[in-house]
Amino acid sequence: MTNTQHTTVTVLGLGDMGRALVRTFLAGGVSATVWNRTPGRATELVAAGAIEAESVAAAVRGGDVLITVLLDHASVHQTLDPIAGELAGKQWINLTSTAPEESRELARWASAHGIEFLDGGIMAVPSMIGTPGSSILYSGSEQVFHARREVLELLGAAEYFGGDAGLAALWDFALLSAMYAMFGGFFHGAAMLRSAGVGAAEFAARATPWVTAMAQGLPAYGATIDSGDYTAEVQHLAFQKAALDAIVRAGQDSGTATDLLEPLSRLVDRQVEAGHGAAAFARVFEELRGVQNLSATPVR
Ligand code: FVH
Repeated sequence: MTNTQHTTVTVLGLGDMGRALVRTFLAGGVSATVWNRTPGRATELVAAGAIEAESVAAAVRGGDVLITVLLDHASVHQTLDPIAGELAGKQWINLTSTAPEESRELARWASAHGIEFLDGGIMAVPSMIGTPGSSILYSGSEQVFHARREVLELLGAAEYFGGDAGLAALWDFALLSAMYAMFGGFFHGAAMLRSAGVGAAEFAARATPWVTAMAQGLPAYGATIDSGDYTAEVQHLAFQKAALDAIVRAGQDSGTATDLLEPLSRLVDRQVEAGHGAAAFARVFEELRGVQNLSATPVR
């Protein structure tokens, strides 16, 4: 018998992601006890071998490892607070998306109740779970990560970021920031083109290779930011200001809302006004980190 076949997990939350996790556990030989606030979402899972519990407390008693995959931070507390006294000694892995400070709060709450806590950020959509494209970032209890790694690897590549329970969520949300900005830019461009009768699908066919090619520049931007040397030979901030001003005007002329692009334009403006017009575009990073106390957070 493998380690995974010895493990029994409790999964609280059977939304799209929770059900995908349970299906993958069952396929990998892991026993699963499941619970969902609204009944009726476990039918397919029970048919595949899961045990449905009638209460959170009963579900928690049914597994060695507790996994929460609920809507948000508040729903985690609403679900676990009433049975906190029964969780002492448990290993708990939270796969609910929570902001870094919320993950740290969960870690403190867990510690106060004698629970070992590992937080996870799922970098996949439900259909990707258990496939090579799926990856989950973890931080918090190293002991839980190593003890449960084989089971967690069933879901996707498992990577541990350290003992700070907020770090996985910080990475998760940083990656999501890049993703949302990309999708937002696509929606903006599609709206501009619609003014000329061009469909979004036609735009997507050109935007995909363009964005893919531009993304190849990210390592160079990263190196520039980390070096702190913003000397630019081409495409300096004054050039980018002219480009962004023109794009904003093009949006206005085409009747497109410019709410997405104007904030970026303002960041560039402030850097130029501060005398950095000849510096590299990546210097926008300095405008964004303005409110941080970075003397305390050097690049590792
Ligand atoms: N789906 C995705 O693509 C993303 C990928 C990245 C990670 N996220 C996060 O995973 C969490 C769960 O996502 P989900 O896709 O399963 O979400 P839903 O299908 O909306 O299911 C939500 C479940 O949460 C239960 N729930 C909501 N509020 C409460 C509450 N107050 N008390 C107890 N349970 C609650 C809900 O139950 P019900 O509505 O069926 O009764 C569902 O089981 C999430 O953090 C994503 O950000 C997924």
